[in-house]
Amino acid sequence: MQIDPDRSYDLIGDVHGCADALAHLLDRLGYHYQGGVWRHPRRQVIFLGDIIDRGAHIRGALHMVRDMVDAGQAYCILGNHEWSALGWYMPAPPGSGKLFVREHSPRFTRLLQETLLQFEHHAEEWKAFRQWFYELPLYLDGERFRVVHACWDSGVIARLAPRLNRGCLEPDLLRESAVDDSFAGQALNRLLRGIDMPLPEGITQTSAEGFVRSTFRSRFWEENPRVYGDVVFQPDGLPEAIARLPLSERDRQRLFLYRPDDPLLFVGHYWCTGRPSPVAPNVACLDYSAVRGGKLVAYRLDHEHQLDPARFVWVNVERKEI
Ligand SMILES: [Mn+2]
Repeated sequence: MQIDPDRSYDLIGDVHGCADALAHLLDRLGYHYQGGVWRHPRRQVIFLGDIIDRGAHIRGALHMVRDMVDAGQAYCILGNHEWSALGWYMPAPPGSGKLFVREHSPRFTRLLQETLLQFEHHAEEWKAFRQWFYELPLYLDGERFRVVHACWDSGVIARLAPRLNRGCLEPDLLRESAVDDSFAGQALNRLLRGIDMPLPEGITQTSAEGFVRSTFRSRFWEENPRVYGDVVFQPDGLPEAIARLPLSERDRQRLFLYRPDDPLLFVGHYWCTGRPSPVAPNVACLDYSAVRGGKLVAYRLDHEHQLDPARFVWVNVERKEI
């Protein structure tokens, strides 16, 4: 989906139900609440997906974002959590070994439970929001800048685009993505979750939420990575002994997808911590763990060709929203 490259935009990372923080951030960015919608006389917001799950005000956050989109004040792309919510209700194809695209396992139940709880007495409203998720593009191309939830992979996007409805997910593609190694499964995983590198044989890590992982989230813009530690991109890093292990030539090739002369790229997804700043001169992650007591972060984009650390704007998230 193409957007006007001549306009100025405020890009906002994963909201995850932190509606109060979102109002606070919009206010700080010079937006005003008028006629029931947050508006700016000249600028538009681009939300990077993951509006739902985890936080205390998921319904409120969804209403704010959808109202802005409907009023022409914002765009919103699909995050892995919105994919997951759609997959929860979508029967998996026969032979996939699953009942639903997103299995109702304890792990995935836990991820969606706040959303389901907050919509418990609002079934029709939740259904309408799920329908709206099918209208959210998987990526936006603004020529001088690009937007995707986790990873911009031009090869995958070129092959995926003909299967999308004006950049958006269709039920058939969602159903196909139940099978992890199908084209749909691989392509959606790449865009919405990025590159998960396998840990060396037999090694596992336990995440902050207690999930055992045999892969780690990795950078895809490192020009010359040598060891695992050069490509890890997750808050808990890697154990020292693994971080020092060399990458194979094949891994190095696989991981260098985004080049320094590619357009500016904005992603969410990665639970960054610390002071918001670019991760590369042309790549910014705007997810700073809002719902874990971190920050809700925006980047004020005008017509610059290199990211400017002074253009990150953020608010701290209050405990009561988590
Ligand atoms: Mn997220």
